[in-house]
Amino acid sequence: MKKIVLITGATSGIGLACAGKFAENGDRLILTGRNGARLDKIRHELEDKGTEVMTLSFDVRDRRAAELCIGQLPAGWREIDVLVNNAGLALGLEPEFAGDPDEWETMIDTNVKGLLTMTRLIVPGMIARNRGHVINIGSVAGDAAYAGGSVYCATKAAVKALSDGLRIDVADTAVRVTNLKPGLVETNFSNVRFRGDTARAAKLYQGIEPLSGDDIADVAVFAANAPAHVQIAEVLILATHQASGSVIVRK
Ligand code: NDP
Ligand code: 8X3
Repeated sequence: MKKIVLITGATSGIGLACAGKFAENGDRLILTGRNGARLDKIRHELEDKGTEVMTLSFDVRDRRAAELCIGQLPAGWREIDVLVNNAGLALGLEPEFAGDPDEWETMIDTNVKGLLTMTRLIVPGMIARNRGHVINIGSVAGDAAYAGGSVYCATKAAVKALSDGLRIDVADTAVRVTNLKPGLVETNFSNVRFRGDTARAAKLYQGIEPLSGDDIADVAVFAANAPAHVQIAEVLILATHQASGSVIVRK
């Protein structure tokens, strides 16, 4: 059966790859992000291949905007089957005692509060229908802190706690909750983290074959299509030659 899949941060990286893979799976997509022009371009490309796409342009940190957009979904698009809470970012790699509090706020507001906003808006409908799946994009960074990553790691540890907590809260329903924890994925992530220093970002992916957005999207589609009695609760997906958030062997 065709599912309605809502993806946050669908304009780049893992979110964009999820859009492509869920489209290949035959699903209908609600793509959300901050860049309306980019969303429109992606919508046209997917529509040309026969996918039904709706786009919503808002910042997940703006709770009112999120409420308005979700509240105004037209009939036929309201019964969201899969929520992919993907929008997120890391900023900086400074020690905790030297980090930029404004950047901490951006990470916490996006990765934690933005994810909560979307969950709060969409999961009640899933519970009422006794059907649905929340796929949170956590990270290996949520398993253990690494040097300079403490605030980002804390936000991803929070994603684990929020995923585990939600799974408990919906355990008496057929709603499923998955926490996907990628390792090193080559996307725009490091360009954002290093504030546009593309040379520094590129170095991170040298000497090792990193994961791609598609590698993560494949797991998301697999989890969303598992038999109804199977809940893929958590998956850690690392690059080969990566053992943890801080152990990466480059050759
Ligand atoms: P990208 O930078 O390529 O994509 C991030 C996406 O999130 C973009 O579409 C971006 O939109 C969107 N986004 C950021 N902030 C907001 C916001 N406030 N409101 C709405 N959308 C927003 O990085 P990735 O694809 O790698 O990151 C996706 C998720 O995967 C993140 O949660 C990240 O933490 C997680 N992750 C990434 C890993 C990696 O190694 N790349 C590993 C583990 C987890 P815009 O272009 O407008 O900024
Ligand atoms: C992104 C992966 O290891 O750069 O969550 O933090 S890592």
